[in-house]
Amino acid sequence: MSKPLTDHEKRKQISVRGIAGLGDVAEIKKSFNRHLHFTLVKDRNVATPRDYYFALAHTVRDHLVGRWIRTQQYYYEKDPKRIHYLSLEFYMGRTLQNTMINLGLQNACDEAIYQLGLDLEELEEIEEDAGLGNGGLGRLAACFLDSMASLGLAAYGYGIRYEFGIFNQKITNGWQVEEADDWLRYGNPWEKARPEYMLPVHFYGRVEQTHEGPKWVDTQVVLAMPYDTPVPGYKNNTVNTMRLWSAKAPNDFNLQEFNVGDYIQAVLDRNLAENISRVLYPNDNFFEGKELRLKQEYFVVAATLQDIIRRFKSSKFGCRDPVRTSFEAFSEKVAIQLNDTHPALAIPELMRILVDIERLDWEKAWEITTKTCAYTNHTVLPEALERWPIYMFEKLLPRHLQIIYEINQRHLDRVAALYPGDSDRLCRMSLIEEGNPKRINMAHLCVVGSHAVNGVARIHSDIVKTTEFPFLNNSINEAFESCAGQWEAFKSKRLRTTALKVLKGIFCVVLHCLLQAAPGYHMAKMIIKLFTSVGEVVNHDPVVGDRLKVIFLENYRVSLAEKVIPAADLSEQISTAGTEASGTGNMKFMLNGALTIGTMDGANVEMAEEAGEENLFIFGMRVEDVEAMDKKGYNAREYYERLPELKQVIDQISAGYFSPKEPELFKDMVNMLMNHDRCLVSNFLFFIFKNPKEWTKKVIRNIAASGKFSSDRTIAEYAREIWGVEPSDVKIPPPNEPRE
Ligand code: D6G
Repeated sequence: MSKPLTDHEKRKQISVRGIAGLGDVAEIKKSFNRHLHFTLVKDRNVATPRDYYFALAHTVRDHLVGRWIRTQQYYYEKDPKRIHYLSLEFYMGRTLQNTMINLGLQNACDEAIYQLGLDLEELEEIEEDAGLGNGGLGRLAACFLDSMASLGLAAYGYGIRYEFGIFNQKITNGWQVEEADDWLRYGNPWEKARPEYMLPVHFYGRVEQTHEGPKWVDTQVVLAMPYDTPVPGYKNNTVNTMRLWSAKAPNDFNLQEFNVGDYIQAVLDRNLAENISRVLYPNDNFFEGKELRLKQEYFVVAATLQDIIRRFKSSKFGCRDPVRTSFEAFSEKVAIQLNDTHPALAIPELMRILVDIERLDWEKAWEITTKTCAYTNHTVLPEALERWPIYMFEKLLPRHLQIIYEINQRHLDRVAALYPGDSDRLCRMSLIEEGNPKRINMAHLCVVGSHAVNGVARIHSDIVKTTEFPFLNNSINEAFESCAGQWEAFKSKRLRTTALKVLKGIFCVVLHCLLQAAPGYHMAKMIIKLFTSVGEVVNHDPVVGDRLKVIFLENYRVSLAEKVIPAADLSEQISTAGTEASGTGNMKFMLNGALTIGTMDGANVEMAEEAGEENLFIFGMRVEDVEAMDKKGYNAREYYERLPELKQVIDQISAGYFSPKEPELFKDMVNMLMNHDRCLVSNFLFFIFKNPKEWTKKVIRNIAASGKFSSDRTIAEYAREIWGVEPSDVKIPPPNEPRE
């Protein structure tokens, strides 16, 4: 019997990446050993697997540096239009493998690490996920950075360097328990702190009317310290920057107000200021109006806009002489894309800078602002829309509140001129919502302050246009533009196909539910508990227990998705039509050979269009059916009485079949399903698929049709239709690596 192949040998056998050059391998080994010695201060006797991961990460990073510096220099020389993607979330996952692939180094590293007696995949597994996102919105931002670099766009990602990303999910007795995600504990080899570019951000204070105009005074200052992470394009020498801000208390924080006796307390209180970048809010599709969150939103916007304007002023168009800075060319040189309303304050902040600091008149400043900003809407669910209470703005951002009032006044004046006497319309279209408390509707602010608005799938763009912001359809917003069909997807080169084999040998994977509940979200947690409880029963059943397993994969995250998605055969995408903006997993499953069972919602619609509806299992109500059902009235009980299978499921859950020790456990959930279900889930279906040949045909058709769902395609469309730039305008020459 021949000796089984090692993982390394298997990878070599199936490798389509070409043979590593011997010189590269020797160079990588040398650099690895050098980093182990000088950077990690370890030898092979005492080094841990984590030390080896870090030595490799630093080795790979070295290959980025020359290209990174060169790219940034090049942007100063050529002065292309710069694209700034503002997002409160960047769900990057791991960096090592992606970097090796994009630099064409993977084979050489694999060989070098093997020759050193180590295993590349084992080292890759040590890397912490950068989990600075909740789900689709954050992953979209990460894919977009990758695609912008791969298409040669002069782009920047701007966000917050949360000390704690999305919590780690543990399942204890079937219940979700959250643990803090201390992802920076061992250090982050990919980032570079830039204390030299620290910038002040102001909060609170009051507005003083002076003869020169309004002045925001008596503010509290927090410093924003940038950490830069390189974003390499795919084999094109481009390395862009993701700049994440971290909050630092100024050295005199709270000291001026106290005498020496309070010095210790003042130093301890620095934590308060630095809490701004402490933790990512784990709310996906839910608005929680906390002051700290509003501070995060302003923090990233204020630091980013100072940075953008500093760079513009040092460009040819901006003129280095501050007196002569001409903002005429600003929107030709600067694009700001708002990833949902979270960075919406960029609009009033840019107005404040242009009007109060740069002394432009209002009309000119407004023209520049609207031409610069564009907005991507991510949801139409009312509970997710950001509506900040006025009283919070009065206290935290008093000058911005005045500016928003002014924007609203001018906006409503235009509406009134177009629709005289239509006061209902004025109420509907106002940026300010009456009520107790009065609130600012951030989506309306974004729409009014942007030259382009888009959704994340065609159906979603249509819904945004026709249902959610119907006022956009009239002439009040001539600039409104919907970019139909905005997509994102992983590209196959970034997926781990090796995992497919491993998992498929063990399970027939049917991914039912990849769920992580926000810590305070009771019903989501109950659903997880129900899921694990069903697993307890099914997995121990004497008849099916050995043939069918119900497994909840805990702590779903980017690195787990990279293994699970290629391993899945069936992907359930069953949102109530009209509620899921796009979905992201749906496209990744399609690309990786899982068939979709889904409703006509989000990206499923275009997936069915591309692959042919007959190659998906489309079922359930369409948007029109949902609307009709809403009008007619939905009664879950009718379905319960009519469908015996449904009745059995509901009865078992409510009688404690899955929770024998606590028969009442799921009573609330059943009550919700039967009486208050907004998602109309009782409208369900059964299906069995028996023909494996047919299945394979469908899989092939799906994979073949999935090309549209690459984020490269999306970004090429954003570039042309929203930002007015051509992809690959900027061609970065090979790096001038310094010779040793
Ligand atoms: C990144 C890469 C580095 C560059 C720095 C500042 O850290 O080479 O000098 O960004 O770039 P700007 O913010 O001045 O564009």
